[in-house]
This record gives sequence, C-alpha cells and structure tokens, in this order.
Amino acid sequence: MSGNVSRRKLLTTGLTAVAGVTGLGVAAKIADHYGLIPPDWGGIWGPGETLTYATQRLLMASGSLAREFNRSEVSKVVPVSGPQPKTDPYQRLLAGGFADWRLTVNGLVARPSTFSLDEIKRMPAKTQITHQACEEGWSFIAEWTGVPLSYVMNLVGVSEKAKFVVFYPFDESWDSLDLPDAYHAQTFLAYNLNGQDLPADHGAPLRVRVARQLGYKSVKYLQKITFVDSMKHVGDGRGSAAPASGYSWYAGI
Ligand SMILES: Nc1nc2c(c(=O)[nH]1)N[C@H]1C(S)=C(S)[C@@H](COP(=O)(O)O)O[C@H]1N2
Ligand SMILES: [Mo]
Repeated sequence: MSGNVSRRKLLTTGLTAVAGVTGLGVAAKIADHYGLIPPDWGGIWGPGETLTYATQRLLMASGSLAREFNRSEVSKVVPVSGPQPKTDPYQRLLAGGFADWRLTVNGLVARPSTFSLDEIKRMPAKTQITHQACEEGWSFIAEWTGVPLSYVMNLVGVSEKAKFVVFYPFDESWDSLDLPDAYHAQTFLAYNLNGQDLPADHGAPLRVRVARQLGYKSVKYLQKITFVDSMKHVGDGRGSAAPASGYSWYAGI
C-alpha cells in the first residue's frame, strides 16, 4: 500500500471519527483544509453534505470504477426524465439533424474550441454498459457509446487551475463535476444509446454519462462545456441546478 493510500485512509477515518465525537462543523473545517468543500456546502445539506463529499473523494481518489454489465442485462425499457426542450434553437437543430449544432468548449483551456457532431464521432469511441439511477427511485441498464471527456480535455488543454467542469444544456438543468470525476475513465460524452443515435428525449445530440453519480448529473442536450476554478460565480453559486430543487450537488453512488 502506498503512503498516499494509507494517508487517505487515515484522513477518512479521522474525518468520520471527528464528525462523530465533535459534530459535523469540525469535520467540515478539516475537509476545507484539504480543499474538499462542495459548492453547495452552505445549503440545506451543510456540513453533512461536505462530510459525504470529502469522505467519498478520499476513498475514491484512486479512480474506482462503477460496475459494468453484459448486453443480456440491458433493460427493455429506457425511461425518460426531462424530455427534449420544445423551444428554439433546440427544435431547429433537431429538425436539421444537428448538422448546424456545435459543442463549445471554453474557460480555463489553452485552446477554446467548437466541435461538430461529426468531429466528435471521429474521436476515439468508448462503449459502456452501466446502470443509471434517477433520484426519484427508478433506474435502468443501457449501452452508451461516446468519447471520453478526458480525451476532449486533453485536446483543448485544460489548465492546471481548473477545478470544475460546467455543462450547459439547451434547457435549465445545468450541472458540474469536479476534475477527478471529469477525468475519470467512465465519464464520457455519449451520442449513441443501445446501438442507435441518441434519441431526442435522451439528450440528442450529445449528453454526459457519469456512471458513479445519480442520473441528474448526466446532463442531456449539451451545448457548452466550460472549465472554471470556482463555482462561486456560476449560476446561483451552488454548482448545479439541483440544490435549488433540494438535491445535493454531489450525487455519488
Ligand atoms: N439537460 C437535461 N439533462 C438531464 C435532465 C434534464 O431534465 N435536462 N434530467 C436528468 C435526470 S433527473 C435523469 S434521471 C437523467 C435521465 O436520463 P434519461 O431521460 O435518458 O433516462 O437525465 C438527467 N439529465
Ligand atoms: Mo433523475
């Protein structure tokens, strides 16, 4: 076991113990010292949310993987949560087969870029069969194909100052991930579901898939990806549209 791993174990055990003995506030202070405060820490979740996130980050820092399944385990029904935006410009792009759609990638990157769907489909593809769980209680297993987010990150040259990646869709459900989850091997941008072009209701032309968090982190109808060093000045400052509806920014499973 490397020194790093045992240090993490120690930290995690320490955080949990401190929380038990002296209350969550002190644990939150320790988490802050290690840069492990989630953007929505001040919300209804408060120090408890911080502890969950910090503990997860320390345990998961080695990049542990979500379970992957076989084709025979793929669900017959794929439910929809948050159907396609009915408004322009989304409907216009959909009618044109997304020929005019572009993904903008900007913020703390060396080479701000836009990509067409064809350009994204020419990038090295990754296929994965994983479980997607909605916070409302239902879930399904599906096969997704797309490009690893880390590949796009290396293309545009993400700055060392970047701490979060923000996903802007055509609707209101924007969200963000920290950099460990952004670089994670199972985080990718999917354009294909169960062997077909991504259906409109499932996020066409491109959506996020992040297998280690609840469904709402897998942002559909992507339009723009921005790298930032803080979430303070993005939206309401809580890292995601989710906290305003009572859900936490970090939704690790
Ligand atoms: N842009 C956008 N992304 C979204 C949503 C949404 O309403 N808009 N819903 C989220 C929720 S709550 C879940 S559970 C999953 C559902 O994905 P699915 O509709 O493909 O099953 O997408 C997530 N991504
Ligand atoms: Mo969901």
